[in-house]
Amino acid sequence: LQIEKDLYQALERQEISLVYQPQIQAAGGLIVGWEALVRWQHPEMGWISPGEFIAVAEETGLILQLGQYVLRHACRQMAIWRDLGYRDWHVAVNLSVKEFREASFLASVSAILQETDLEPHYLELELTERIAMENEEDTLQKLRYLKEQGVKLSIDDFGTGYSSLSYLPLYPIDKLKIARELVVMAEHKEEGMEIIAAILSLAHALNLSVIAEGVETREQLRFLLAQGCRQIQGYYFSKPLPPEQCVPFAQSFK
Ligand code: G
Ligand code: G
Ligand code: MN
Ligand code: NA
Repeated sequence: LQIEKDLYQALERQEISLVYQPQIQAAGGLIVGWEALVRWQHPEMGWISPGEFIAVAEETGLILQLGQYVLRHACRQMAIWRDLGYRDWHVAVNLSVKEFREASFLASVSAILQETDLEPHYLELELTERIAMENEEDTLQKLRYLKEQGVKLSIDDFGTGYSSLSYLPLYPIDKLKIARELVVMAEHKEEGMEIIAAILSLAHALNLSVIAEGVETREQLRFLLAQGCRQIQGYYFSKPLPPEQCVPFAQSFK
């Protein structure tokens, strides 16, 4: 498969890069963190979406190298921001199931934090609901270890995948990320709003923080704030930015 061969080389040829999308505490207009999102600029095919190549990387096992590459670059970037004085930021990194299940996963997170000289609390790992639902033993053991280290844990695309909630009190999760689909639905349907209100009250009961993703309009921002959702991520504030644009964005923001 061409894309597989190319992806292998892409890692060596620096065709893979990261962009960062700000996560905003809406009330004070404060940036609390940045989500790292991987990008691949293919020499002939142009930009290839992670939606396409993450799946290929998972099938071929390349996800391990790709995942480490992403984590290393994100941690390195966060260490730079920390040294510039942005000590209340974190960097959030998406994990694929395959990557998380790997026996060497915890060792590789620790190694990368050490190598980049980044304190664990600057790192947030975004888990899928699928990770949370499968292999309870393995998941619990790994999440406990990460939590003990001080790494933050969030559930990505919350409310779209599996519907079971029973895993939530079981794991040391810090944050739920309300899926974009729910935000869009809530703008048009009363039921969507009710689901978001239910997630917020669930999070409150379990002492979890909440961020809404994919927020694009002032109207969406307005009702999320009205419901008590304080953290916002989405095009309304900014699309994902290349690293050199993040500090200028922060300086001009508010
Ligand atoms: O940024 P974008 O909308 O193109 O991302 C598409 C999908 O790819 C999303 O589901 C996102 O979570 C996922 N994704 C983006 N970056 C990474 C990454 O570094 N690792 C993993 N596993 N998934 C990622
Ligand atoms: O699965 P995950 O939540 O990690 O994926 C995030 C994806 O959503 C990224 O591909 C990112 O580029 C995209 N994204 C971020 N903000 C918005 C937004 O406001 N609207 C839309 N449509 N996509 C967004
Ligand atoms: Mn994500
Ligand atoms: Na998401």
